Amino acid sequence: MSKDLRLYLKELEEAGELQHLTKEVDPLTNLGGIAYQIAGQTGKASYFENLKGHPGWRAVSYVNGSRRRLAIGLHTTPQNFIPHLRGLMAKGLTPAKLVKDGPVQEVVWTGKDVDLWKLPIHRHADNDAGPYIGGDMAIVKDPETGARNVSMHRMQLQDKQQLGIMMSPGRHMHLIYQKYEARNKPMPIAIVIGHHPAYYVAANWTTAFGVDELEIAGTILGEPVEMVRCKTIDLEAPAWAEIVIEGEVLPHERHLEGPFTEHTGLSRAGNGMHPFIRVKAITMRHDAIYYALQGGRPIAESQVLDGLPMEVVLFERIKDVGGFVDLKDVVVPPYVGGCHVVFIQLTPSQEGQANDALMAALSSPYIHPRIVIALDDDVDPHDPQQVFWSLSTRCNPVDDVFIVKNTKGLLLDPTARLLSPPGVFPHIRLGSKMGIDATKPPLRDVEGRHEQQLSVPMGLERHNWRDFIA
Ligand SMILES: Cc1cc2nc3c(=O)[nH]c(=O)nc-3n(C[C@H](O)[C@H](O)[C@H](O)COP(=O)(O)O)c2cc1C
Ligand SMILES: [Mn+2]
Repeated sequence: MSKDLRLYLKELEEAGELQHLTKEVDPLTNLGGIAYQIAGQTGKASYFENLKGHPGWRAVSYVNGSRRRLAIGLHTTPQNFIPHLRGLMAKGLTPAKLVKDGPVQEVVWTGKDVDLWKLPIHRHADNDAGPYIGGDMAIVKDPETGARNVSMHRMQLQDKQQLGIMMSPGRHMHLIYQKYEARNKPMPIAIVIGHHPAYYVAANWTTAFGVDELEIAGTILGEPVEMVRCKTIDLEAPAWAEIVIEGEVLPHERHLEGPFTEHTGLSRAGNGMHPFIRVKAITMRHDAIYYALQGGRPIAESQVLDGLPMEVVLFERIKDVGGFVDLKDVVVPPYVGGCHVVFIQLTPSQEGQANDALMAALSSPYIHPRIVIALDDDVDPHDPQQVFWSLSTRCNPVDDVFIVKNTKGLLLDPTARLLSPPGVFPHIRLGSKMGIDATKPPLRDVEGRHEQQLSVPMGLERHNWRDFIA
């Protein structure tokens, strides 16, 4: 027995985090909107028990779409993610282990039985080209070194045995795919749908090229990930997943992909001619639960999943800038549209330190952060009202803002100028960055810091108004 989606669902059930839906929901016309409503209005994840066109199937949505739920799955608290994950990662990586068989291969479809339309793949938004898999993790191997890589990708249902895939240029899968193309060989790919949240957090970890994200998952889980051999390709897949799609990305072949509504809430960036996957097999549990991750406008699950490992990676990086930074927190707020805006909280010790920290946050292994705001230790970076207060009272633009022109742009960042011809893979963009220092004067300037102290309404901390009404 290994930690899996079902264990997570059990924990979420006990915590009252699941909204069950027993009436019929249609993956093609309303599942996405209903999941979005439930997440927005109740904060819960959805558990669909009656899916139009898919008798017997169940699907879940937004299971990784809140920090509170991820905290339950990772056995920490929403406030404690960064120290918790840094502490675990300090223990090192945990190699995966091969086992003979696993529940993910209880059912095996091959040959003409392979039909993606038989899975309850849902349509996320009105502007989309069609149904998309969002809750997947794609496993590939470097043909040169054999190193495994795991990352999440939007995958368009293009035909019963064909999925479109979008790879960010320069990210690990794209680097690996280029090696297969240079050899004119198809790239085997195992697409995992539905597993414990540790896998999803690991898949979104931006780490050195060559590091197997499943070894990160093992460390977060506290146990090696169990893998089974795939049926039709030379790869292994997690034994306790719900569904695995086996296939190959053909070299040098392209197919029209998109539009798809992305983390920005917009659907045009990234569309065009992209590589695609020929599906060779689908394996699953006999009662597989489909993970219908909902993409699109905030708050989408992708914004939570992308942001959390980014906070840990950025923290690890910023804390050492210039020797030492008294860094309190890094927050990638999911409500702003996905990782382009980041808040860092620190106690600056001397003039200039906040700018150094801002530069580190803006030039990390992640391309996403475009605007970073430095906040002081008396401002809660999780509270947007306090962040804006800080901008209002502690940022003089002429002194406290810097802009860097012409930086590498993210494929899906609609503000970054497209350099490659429209629709031609890979999409190359040119962006820019802004750092905003909204901290108080540094510790060295005792008087200046004192002047910035927020006043406290008389008696606030001693009284509760409820004691004065009866
Ligand atoms: C729901 C979701 C969907 C994503 N879709 C894509 C995608 O279509 N293409 C892509 O290149 N990255 C996508 N990403 C981001 C990558 O999965 C992520 O940056 C990953 O860490 C990259 O892996 P790497 O460090 O091995 O390159 C997505 C992330 C999430 C959370
Ligand atoms: Mn990687």
